[in-house]
Amino acid sequence: MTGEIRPGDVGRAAQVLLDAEASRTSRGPITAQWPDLDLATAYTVQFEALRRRLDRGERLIGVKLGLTSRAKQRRMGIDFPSLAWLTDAMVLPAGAPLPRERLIHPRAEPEIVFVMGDRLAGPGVTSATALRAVATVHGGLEIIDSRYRDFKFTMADAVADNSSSGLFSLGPVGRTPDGLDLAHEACLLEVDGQVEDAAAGAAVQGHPAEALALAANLLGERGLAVEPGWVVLTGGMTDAVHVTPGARVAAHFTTLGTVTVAGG
Ligand code: OOG
Ligand code: MG
Repeated sequence: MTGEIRPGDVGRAAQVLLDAEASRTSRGPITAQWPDLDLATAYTVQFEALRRRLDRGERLIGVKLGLTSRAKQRRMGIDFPSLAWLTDAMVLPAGAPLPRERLIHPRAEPEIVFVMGDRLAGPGVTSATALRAVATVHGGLEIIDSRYRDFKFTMADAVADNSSSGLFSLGPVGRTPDGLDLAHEACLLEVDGQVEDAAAGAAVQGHPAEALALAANLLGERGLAVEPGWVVLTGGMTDAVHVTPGARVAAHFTTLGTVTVAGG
């Protein structure tokens, strides 16, 4: 039967989530069928799904941190971040309307985004070394989309589901990190011209470069690294807002410009 998962079947769990994404059908959490799915195993499901994405021709272009801000951790009831993968299929060109036919129940969140100049390999990466490896900093909007009904999941479910990856859009302004004060970089999140939320870069692990260092150190544990040219989404600064059809979501950053997504 479609959607059935036996505990321990990593390949099946990965495929069921990819199928839900492709068919735009939300489903119950994996942990309903595999209650003792732990985080380490959830990451193997996530990695297997990435392998299948690459097999079908997608290209790995970076990573995204999840749950790096209090606003997001509070909603999930957890206190540590997660890591997931970005492929070229997840790029939404700036200003393009949301392809709703590819999404189940999209939500938008503003993020500070790094495009890497140098390779960054953990362990032992600090925020200072991390920032030196950055080529440009952008304001971004991530469009998250969970494969789980009503975004109801445990941390392990979310990790298996590539941290609710959907699409992301980068603002046109790319600045070198020198002279930027990213802890104080503010963002106003607007929906149809109304301010919904606001936050500063410090909301993300105290400084977005801490999130980048964390990514390098987590990848280092697996013998991987943040690679030159990669995009690193450092995590939602605020909680995510629903993107309803016809809505217009804008993230206005102090020095990183404005990113807009039209609800499609
Ligand atoms: C997980 C997605 C987390 C972020 O920036 O925190 C994420 C979720 O809340 O659905 O992308
Ligand atoms: Mg995010």
